Amino acid sequence: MKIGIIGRTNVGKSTLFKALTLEEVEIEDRPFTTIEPNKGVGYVTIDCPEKYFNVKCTPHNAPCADGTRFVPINIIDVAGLVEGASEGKGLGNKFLSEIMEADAIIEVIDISGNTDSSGNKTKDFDPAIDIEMVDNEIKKWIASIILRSRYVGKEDIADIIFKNVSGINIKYSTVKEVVKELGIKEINDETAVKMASLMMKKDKPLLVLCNKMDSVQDLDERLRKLREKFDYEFMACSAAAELTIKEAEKNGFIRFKDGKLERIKELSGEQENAIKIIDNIIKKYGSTGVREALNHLVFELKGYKVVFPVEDEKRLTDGFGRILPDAYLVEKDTNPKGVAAKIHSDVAKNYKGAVDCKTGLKVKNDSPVKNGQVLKILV
Ligand SMILES: Nc1nc2c(ncn2[C@@H]2O[C@H](COP(=O)(O)OP(=O)(O)OP(=O)(O)O)[C@@H](O)[C@H]2O)c(=O)[nH]1
Ligand SMILES: [Mg+2]
Repeated sequence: MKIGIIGRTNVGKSTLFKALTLEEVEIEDRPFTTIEPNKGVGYVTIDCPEKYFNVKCTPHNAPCADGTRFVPINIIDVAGLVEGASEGKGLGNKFLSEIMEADAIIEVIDISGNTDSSGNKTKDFDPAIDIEMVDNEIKKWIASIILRSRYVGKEDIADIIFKNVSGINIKYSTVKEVVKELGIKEINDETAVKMASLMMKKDKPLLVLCNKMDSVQDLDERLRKLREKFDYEFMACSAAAELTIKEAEKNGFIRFKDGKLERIKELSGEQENAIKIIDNIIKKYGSTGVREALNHLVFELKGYKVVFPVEDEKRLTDGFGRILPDAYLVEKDTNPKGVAAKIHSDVAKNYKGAVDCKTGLKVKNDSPVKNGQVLKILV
């Protein structure tokens, strides 16, 4: 799975990307710091079934820390979007096509209102302006791809459109649904924008992540106004606070567990100040909001699930004796055979059924798997 981070310049996209992936990327308080896309691996989190089964896992593809599994996903961060990007303005549509390959989108906005549309310092800037601009550019870009379709009224209109939108990871079934729901008979500027909107809604859920919450006193009021105006889901975060915690943890200065910061080493005056600010954010909001946002997008808006396949349902091991080794992220409607296909094409070919290791019962072959399920595939 791939998540794309989008938004106008200087809102903190790369800070969020770095907090999620710990890749070394450029972050600066000036417009258009990022030019080339940053790509890396971040993690969604889920309780490790080791707690339930009272065993200790031997992670293989997804690390475990204190009973939490970290399941990898791809993240891409791109240059700041400008008005007209879909027509090639700014850094244009090269990166738009790249970001549109993503399965879900995080749109970062600056909730503090301390930077304007061009990324320069200001006061009380209304981020709704940015949301409208990004919304518009994404739709126009997808519409321009749909408009590449040459339909002369002979073939199936969905088939023609799919040839173009498959490149931006829109499903065939989605194109079919969109054409049917909107009653599309021809492809023109107007119908293309309508189709673009509905395709986005179905295949690329977008979460608006209100960054820099550390710089506002009235977060709830600001969120309320935005929620009133737009149909999107909104969450808030401080990417800078999350990044500071991650880096301090990596360097062995602090430990962050059960919502509390513990100091491990003596901190310098400057470090102590930084940690105090973060401590206050956590006391006020409960967390920096970053991990929650990613989990919400993947598990709630996209409906993905994590499945733990094992070969031995009693010992919960794979063929190498590793306990609960793998955690696979699968799409919403994946059934047990789909999980088998994720393991290996041979496993899928010889699939005879699956057992839920928590209940010991066989699961229905045509029902979607459940989030956190431990499955033994019968071959
Ligand atoms: N107060 C505060 N500042 C932040 C936060 N996140 C990022 N910043 C600051 O915002 C500025 C821009 O951050 P970047 O991550 O480079 O922003 P960007 O959206 O990637 O910018 P471009 O690549 O230029 O489009 C930097 O000075 C960051 O330190 C945050 O959560 N709180
Ligand atoms: Mg950047």
